[in-house]
Amino acid sequence: MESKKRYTITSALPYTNGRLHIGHLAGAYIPADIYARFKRITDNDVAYICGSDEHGVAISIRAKKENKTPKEIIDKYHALIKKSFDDFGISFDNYSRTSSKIHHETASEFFEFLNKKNCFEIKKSKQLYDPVENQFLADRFVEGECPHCGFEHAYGDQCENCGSSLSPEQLINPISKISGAKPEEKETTHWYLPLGEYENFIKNWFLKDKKDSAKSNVYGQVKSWIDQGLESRAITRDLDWGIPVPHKDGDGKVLYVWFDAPIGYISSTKEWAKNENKDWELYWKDKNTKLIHFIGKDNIVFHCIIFPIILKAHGEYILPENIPANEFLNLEGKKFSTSKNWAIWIDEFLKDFPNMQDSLRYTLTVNAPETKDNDFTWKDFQARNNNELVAIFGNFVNRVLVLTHKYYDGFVPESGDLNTAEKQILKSAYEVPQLISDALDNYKFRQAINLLIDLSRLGNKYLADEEPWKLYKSGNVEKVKKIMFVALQLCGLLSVLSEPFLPNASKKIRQILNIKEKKWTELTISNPILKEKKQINKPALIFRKIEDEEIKNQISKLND
Ligand code: B3M
Ligand code: ZN
Repeated sequence: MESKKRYTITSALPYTNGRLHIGHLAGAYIPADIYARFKRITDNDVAYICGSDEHGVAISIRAKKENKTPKEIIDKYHALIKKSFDDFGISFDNYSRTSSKIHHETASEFFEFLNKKNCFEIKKSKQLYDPVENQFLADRFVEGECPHCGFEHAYGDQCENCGSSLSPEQLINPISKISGAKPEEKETTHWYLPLGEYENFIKNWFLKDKKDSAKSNVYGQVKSWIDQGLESRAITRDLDWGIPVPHKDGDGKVLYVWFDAPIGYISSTKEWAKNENKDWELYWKDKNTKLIHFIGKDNIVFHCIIFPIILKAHGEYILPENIPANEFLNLEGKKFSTSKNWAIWIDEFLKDFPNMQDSLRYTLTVNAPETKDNDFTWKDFQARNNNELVAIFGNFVNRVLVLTHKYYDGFVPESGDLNTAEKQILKSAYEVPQLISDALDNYKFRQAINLLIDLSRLGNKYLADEEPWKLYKSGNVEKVKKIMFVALQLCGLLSVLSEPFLPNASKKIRQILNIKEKKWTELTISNPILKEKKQINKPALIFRKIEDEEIKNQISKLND
């Protein structure tokens, strides 16, 4: 394993316009959490950063719907989202909010810095305006017929029927979603980021230099954006909710949410560093730091093209090392939908399955939408839990613990010299940390978690082949000590190697085995993880079976 490095790891900032569901977890949070825990446990300096994205039209629309102010909406959903993350055990080092003072200052300074550097174009254009409400209509506030497929409720930025991306002027018979009035065109001035000027930079930095390291799904999307040509993008909006444009001509205008939100990673890091007495700049400006953004596939263009261009334009910042975006998770064959209530909400999951975070983490990882969309089904959740976590992983650990108590009163036996076969089992087991590390370093989470389960499979097979219970009965006690010693080392390894994936199980097993959290860098075959004569505690349940009834209830709840 390599020597200590510094990592800034981010998960997409969720919009505070709704609760969190398991589709969110699968995309940008569980993989990032596994990665952050893995980097910590392999002895690196990690800042795992996130926060709530509290600007943008999505918030204003939700506020209108609930008859509340945007501030009331963000306060409500920020609290709910933060609690879900806490309860689920996502190990952020800091979870901030973009409505915070430190973020408003950071984003404003960023804008002013780039503006002084002449990085922006200032352009006049005609935009849709609601004559009744006397306000400009941002993308999502306009609805009309899609010019491509004829769908009547296409939004100003996208048609949800045919998926084409649109601009509000393209809509046929547009109406304002606020007043229902027919919008007029009115001239307005905005600041634009001239993405075209950075085409060569993006081609070199991403298409050329990231060719081998970028995930294929990410690379393909970025390439197709670049092939279409990069056009200037407005980074300000005529809206009353957001960060006011810090400029004398900025009256009534705010920064575009996709300009300020990624800067939220930086302000959240600043907030954390201040509390921890650290230097935030090391995490964003030191070229030895690796910056990794975990996101869902709908955020690829912003993280692979626009934000890197903003950072590059600024000049003092490092660029992301990787952007391992996931595809989407579906639920029982259909898209997650907040409005149609087709979702499994985290808070409800935890109410119905208390202390079963690891079972969900397992299913969402082994089945992660790593390179293509994937489906979550309740039946699969039950099967993964019962047939893999309980029957393979839990079963192995439990058998070893029970036998250790039965034969040795809970003490690790003295093995004496091991034979070649026994040494070989240990050797294979001690290769697993490196194998898992390699998989995780390549963002292959499914492969990594399978390596972990395979280690418990190896343990089960070892016990089944050796049958220590028969040897014990027939009086071959010296041999049994060797087998149990080897099996206990496998348990010890499992307890430490499962930490990034199944943190609760890892902790429980370590408590039973009486071992402290260990860095993977300390795991060597010459220094057994469980020493001879060490006392271990009584076994306790690590995973529980899920009954058919529970799954039936969930399925009917979904269809309610
Ligand atoms: N809030 C979009 C989303 O939740 C957005 C991500 C921001 S990451 C800087 O999909
Ligand atoms: Zn369409």
